Amino acid sequence: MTDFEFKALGAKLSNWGRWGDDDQLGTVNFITPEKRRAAAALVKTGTTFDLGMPFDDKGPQAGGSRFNPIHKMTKLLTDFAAPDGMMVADDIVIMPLQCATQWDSLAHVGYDGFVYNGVPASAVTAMSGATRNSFSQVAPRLITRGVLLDIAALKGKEHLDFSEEITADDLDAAEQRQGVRAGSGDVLLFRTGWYQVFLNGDSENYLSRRSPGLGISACEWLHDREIAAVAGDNFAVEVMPSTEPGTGLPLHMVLIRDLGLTLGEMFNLEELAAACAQDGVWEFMFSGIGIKVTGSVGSPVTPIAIK
Ligand code: UVW
Repeated sequence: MTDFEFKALGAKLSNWGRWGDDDQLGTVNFITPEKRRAAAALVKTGTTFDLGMPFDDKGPQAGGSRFNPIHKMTKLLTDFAAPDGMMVADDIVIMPLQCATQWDSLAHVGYDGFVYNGVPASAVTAMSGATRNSFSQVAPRLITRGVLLDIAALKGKEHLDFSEEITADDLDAAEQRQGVRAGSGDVLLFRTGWYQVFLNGDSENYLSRRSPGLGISACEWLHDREIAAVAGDNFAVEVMPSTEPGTGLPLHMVLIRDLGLTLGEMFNLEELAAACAQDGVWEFMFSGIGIKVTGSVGSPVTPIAIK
């Protein structure tokens, strides 16, 4: 790849118009009712795995425009002295939608004036947010088969190193090692082990610009497999710094803008990976329904895998 060659890759892999000029779902279109029926059939024991970060003041953010959630009570049980003994508690949360485990919508990132499906940047407005490609479009649809690829285990490491790149060949090798294959309409989860850095209390390095993650060769792989959404345990899906000269987040630009692929970040894959390694089953039912905030460009989520 040379300077901005990611744009040629984006043009080659583009899904613009594939599901119509008005489409706002992108690759989530690959999740069909048949796909969800097959995903439900993967549930054998009913065991659930929480893939989400707690939404609280111990999150990874250090402040600025992305800060940790602020949760306050607006009514306390002890405020009440009703004749029938009833008590009520209410609460409020203030949080950036991108502060913890989250989805990036198809309005989150673009380049050269457009986001997914030729929508102009002006469609995201200060008053209304994303008038096109809002996360609220895909929010209720993210239930499908999930496949976990454990790249840290493939490399024989607790976690990948700073700035370690995951290539398309690594994804193939992980599939071969685990005896699983990701296909059309799946949510692909990839584990770098980097989440352990957060669990060990080192948020600075967890969010550092030297994170391991997917490299540019993963774009074509995800496109060819018709993956509906991809999510990692790192904070930006892709390797940082970028291996592509002159650009910071080329996978965000190609995957979100050109493929119309929803990205998931900061997923906790630790328990799920351990359970999959134990039973040898790396596929499961996945539910990642986010919050249907009108006009949102992303969403907090508590994703669940069900075995
Ligand atoms: C950007 O905000 C560009 O990145 P992320 O999706 O990691 O939040």
